[in-house]
Amino acid sequence: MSLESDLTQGLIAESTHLDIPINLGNSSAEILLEQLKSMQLIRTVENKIAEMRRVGKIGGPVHLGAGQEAIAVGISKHLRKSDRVFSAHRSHAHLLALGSDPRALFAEVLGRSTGMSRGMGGSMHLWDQSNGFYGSVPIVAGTVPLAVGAGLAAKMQGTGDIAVAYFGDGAAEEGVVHESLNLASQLKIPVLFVCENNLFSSHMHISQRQPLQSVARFAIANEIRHIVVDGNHLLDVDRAAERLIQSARSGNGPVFIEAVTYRQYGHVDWRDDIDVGVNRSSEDLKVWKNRDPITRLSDALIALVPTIHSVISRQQSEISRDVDAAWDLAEKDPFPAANALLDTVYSENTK
Ligand SMILES: Cc1ncc(C[n+]2csc(CCOP(=O)(O)OP(=O)(O)O)c2C)c(N)n1
Ligand SMILES: [Mg+2]
Repeated sequence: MSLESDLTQGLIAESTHLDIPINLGNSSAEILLEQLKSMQLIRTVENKIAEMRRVGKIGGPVHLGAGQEAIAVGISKHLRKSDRVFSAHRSHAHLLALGSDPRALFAEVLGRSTGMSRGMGGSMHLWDQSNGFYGSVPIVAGTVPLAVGAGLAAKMQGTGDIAVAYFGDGAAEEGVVHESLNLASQLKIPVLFVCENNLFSSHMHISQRQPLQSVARFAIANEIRHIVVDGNHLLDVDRAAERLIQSARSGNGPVFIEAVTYRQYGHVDWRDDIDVGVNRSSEDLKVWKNRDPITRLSDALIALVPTIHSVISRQQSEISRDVDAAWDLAEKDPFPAANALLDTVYSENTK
């Protein structure tokens, strides 16, 4: 059976496809090591945010995507700075995989004026146009039609650039996602829709919300070329992204990736057991932690080249040191002045 049919039959937690060790084929160990580094950085940044939220240093809520890093890293490899990437409340990985500075993210979650939204937005309002990140907002599905608009602009400019819309399985239940898929298909707009199907919308499992667990069926309904991937398998994501992005850049219209995955923290903030006992079982969490995308990739690399073990450990130590240093710097950054509060409000008469 395929991953897609496991999804439609609701067998994802038990699916053996997701337990198969990663086969690296003839991929370059050097490139994979770079991608692993990006995943390690994202995980380390998020673990730092989790810890700082736990001890009370971060004032606003944070939605962590630990366990889902392979998706953003596999996709971002095939993007260019002039593409336009949109995301939602769980967006740290999407941003960092594009090369954004962790210090500016830390400063934002700390509300400092050096943050990527000048400290006015927090974790759910991120922006880094220089790296192609056109924004995240917490209105579920709110950025999906914006990505379609940005894709239409790219098409009209004829540059071969694309837009990317990251959204969740919960967002796929918003009407505007279906309007967006329809319009993108009708007008052949170069958008890559990426549904991170982590099986949950807040605390509710997809089986309690939908007749089928598959989200890709909405791509089929709109005649959009799609691939369902194991979202915890970097190469699976990477290969699908390469093919589909190439197709979108060549003028063949929108494309769709459904990446099956799981978040290791609870829906919001630092506890991993917040959903357990609601509708997420600790057994499932254990199963999915065994499918950790970082461990799977590093194990496969070590199996291929045993000496790479020490390179990976050194890489992790350096990342941990740099992330701690970035946090310490961000913490010393100033808060915006009180009279800056209305500077970014769109009105001629705010003072
Ligand atoms: C329009 C809207 N409705 C409801 C919410 C409350 N809400 C915040 S996150 C979330 C779940 C979204 O699930 P999904 O899209 O699967 O993303 P995930 O949290 O799993 O990454 C909901 C319902 C919201 N922020 N916006
Ligand atoms: Mg979800």
